[in-house]
Amino acid sequence: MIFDILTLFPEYFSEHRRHGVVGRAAAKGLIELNTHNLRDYTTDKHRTTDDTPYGGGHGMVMKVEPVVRALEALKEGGPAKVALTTPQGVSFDQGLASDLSQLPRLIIVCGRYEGYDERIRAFADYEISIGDYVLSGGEAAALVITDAVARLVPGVLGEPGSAESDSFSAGLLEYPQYTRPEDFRGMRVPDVLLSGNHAEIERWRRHEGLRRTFQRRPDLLESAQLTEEDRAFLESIKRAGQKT
Ligand code: JCQ
Repeated sequence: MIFDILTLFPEYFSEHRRHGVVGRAAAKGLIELNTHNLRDYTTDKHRTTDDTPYGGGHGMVMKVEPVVRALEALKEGGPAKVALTTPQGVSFDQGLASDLSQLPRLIIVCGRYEGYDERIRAFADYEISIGDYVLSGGEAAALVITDAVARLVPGVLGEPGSAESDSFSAGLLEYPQYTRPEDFRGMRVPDVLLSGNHAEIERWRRHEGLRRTFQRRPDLLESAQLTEEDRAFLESIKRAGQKT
């Protein structure tokens, strides 16, 4: 999969490209992460990428011509979908990451200033928000999106199982994990994990994942795929909660 990032700050991505999952995937040739400086697509002497809003008001607006010139130039290299980073977009989640990981090529436009000229939206296939807060630019959002999507590209993660067992792909939060030592200042690893009984361990993990999801993200239970046993366990923790 090819990512093309359109940004005023291409250097923002240089470490991202070298390290971690994204870096290794790029080194293996499974993904490509290209950056393009929006300023290179301006035509005026001052290489202007923003301007004051029509109608007045505070702040600056991202100009339409440089963005559209850049998108048209990038698309000369072959077809691609276009995503804008914006707090007004659809919420980025594991499902959207999974959909995007099926694309051969994605161009991500990193927003800056107080907003896009509205006409830019007509050139986008996706408008994506990574959460309900305002960033000073879309670069941090593009890092989040490329990281979450790249690790779903086939071959990027070691064993094919590890993307699936993560939080969210099953629609539940991850179960509690422990590693050595067995006893840290009296905080002991649950006996079941030391028992070697893999059926019991799987059951415990499923239950603790359900418990954690119920406690922290009950909204996720509405769309999670639950068995009768899962539902029975959830009922039992609800009853236990009412008793106290
Ligand atoms: C993305 N959640 C927040 C910041 C303006 C041009 O439009 C703008 C875009 C940004 C960057 O994106 C975000 C964001 N998800 O702030 C300001």
